[in-house]
Amino acid sequence: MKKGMLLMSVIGVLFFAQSCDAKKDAATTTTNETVKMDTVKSEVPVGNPTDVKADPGTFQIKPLKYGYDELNEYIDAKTMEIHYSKHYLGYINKLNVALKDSNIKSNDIVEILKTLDMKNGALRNNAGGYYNHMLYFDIMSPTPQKVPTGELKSKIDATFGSTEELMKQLDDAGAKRFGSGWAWLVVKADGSLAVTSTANQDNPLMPGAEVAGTPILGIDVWEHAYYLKYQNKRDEYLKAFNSVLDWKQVEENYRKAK
Ligand code: MN3
Repeated sequence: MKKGMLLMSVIGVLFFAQSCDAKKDAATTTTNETVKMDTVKSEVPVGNPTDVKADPGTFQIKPLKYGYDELNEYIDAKTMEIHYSKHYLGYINKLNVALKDSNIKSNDIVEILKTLDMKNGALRNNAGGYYNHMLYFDIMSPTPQKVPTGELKSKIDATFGSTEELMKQLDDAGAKRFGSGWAWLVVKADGSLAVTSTANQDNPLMPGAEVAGTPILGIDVWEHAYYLKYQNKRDEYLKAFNSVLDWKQVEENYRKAK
């Protein structure tokens, strides 16, 4: 009984301390920012991405480089939280189970995807889901490099004419994907760039892909990626995604893939 009382008091003090901190933070921001933050934050109490841990297994979750609420202007915090801590995490845990069930020992996700038995539904969905989401969360940033530079920019210009034209083709691929899936920018085996799209959690590394290649940019067009904020307006989400797309990371992916 006494222990219980003590625990309650400790929790009470912690809560009090936390709410003081929150007030202090709000008070130090300018009036405009306070209004904006209050509107958003009071509606969406979100957790901490660092608390998200996969079950023990071959693959683990890749740490998020930003908070759930840091892309708020474009992708709301609740969507980010559910997407990262429920969907992405779910794919990882189910992938680890599927690997065990399929007696696959490899810890190389690219090799697993390239040699996938497409009839193995559990492995196909969850290996794809793991890889695709790892890429997706990694190429977004609250402080993105807004345009490609250097070698990737030259390659994009030579292939598509301009970055604007590439984004138009990517958004088009995403908008036209019927049901759930992904839009991709890939590096093909011959080093050339291509835009493609896949259904569900498939990706261009898998056997039989319409356009085969290594993805360096992937846009999730499942409704769970945007429905809370954009509902049926996938095209508006695609536009918003372009505002948080970090070309610095895409350039790094390109260096590794080419
Ligand atoms: Mn998703």
